[in-house]
Amino acid sequence: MATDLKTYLFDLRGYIQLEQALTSEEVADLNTRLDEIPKLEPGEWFGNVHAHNYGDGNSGLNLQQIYEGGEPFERLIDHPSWIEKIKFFVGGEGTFDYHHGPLFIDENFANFREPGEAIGLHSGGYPPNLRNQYRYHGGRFMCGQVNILLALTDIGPGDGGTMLIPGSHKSNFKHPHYDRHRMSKDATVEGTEGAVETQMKAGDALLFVDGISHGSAKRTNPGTRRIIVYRYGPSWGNFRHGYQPSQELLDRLTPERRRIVSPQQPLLKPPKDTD
Ligand SMILES: O=C(O)CCC(=O)C(=O)O
Repeated sequence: MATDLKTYLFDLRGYIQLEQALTSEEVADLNTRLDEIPKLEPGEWFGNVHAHNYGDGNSGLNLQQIYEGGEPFERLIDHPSWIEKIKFFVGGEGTFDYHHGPLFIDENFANFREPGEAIGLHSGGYPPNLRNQYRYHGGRFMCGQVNILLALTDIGPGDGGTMLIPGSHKSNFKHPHYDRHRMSKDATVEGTEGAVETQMKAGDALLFVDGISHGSAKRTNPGTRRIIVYRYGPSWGNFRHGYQPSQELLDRLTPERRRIVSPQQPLLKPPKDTD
């Protein structure tokens, strides 16, 4: 569960950092699996994993549906380091929101960020957005989307660290530099009043409400930053990009994981009885 301090900080800032959420063995297993995937161009598939980018030309390659990439990625679906915290911040226990289960993952990917690449600041409390909103109401959290961002490499100065504007999930105003930074690959904390750049060790996780203003600084160091992002929301959500889990994945998942990946069972009219 989230401690009182983590709950306070999540409410105040919109994010918390979870140090060493993964063991070094887990990080090594994930990196080994990623090394086994051949270099893909956006649009290409490797098994049920799809290479993709956000179309901005500078935020790096994403391997979407990475939970299809093997057991080390399946384990992240309900990893004990964060799953109870995610359930708590998305909320809904004991209500209609839990009708099909506790959660749903609407996007999951690994991202490779090369020198010169970044992702501009996006989200923030204004303009408000239902899907990724921050909400605390009636004595409970009701956040539309809570993300886990995992570092698979150390991320220090110059490595393209995640930038966040603490408290911006509650902001009623657009950041005056928002338009300049939205698609910029030159975003720096110095040029973005109020932003912080996070430093992470491989295995650390950032847990943040997607409604916080966030992005990443430009990678200026040689080498590649590797992260994984899983986005969680209520069980009635839908896929961001329209991907669907493969039957092979559903067959091998534990019931708890299957419920998060595919909360709803299709309810179809039975085939016509021809007798
Ligand atoms: O790449 C990063 O550090 C930020 C990720 C991001 O922008 C997102 O999850 O929407």
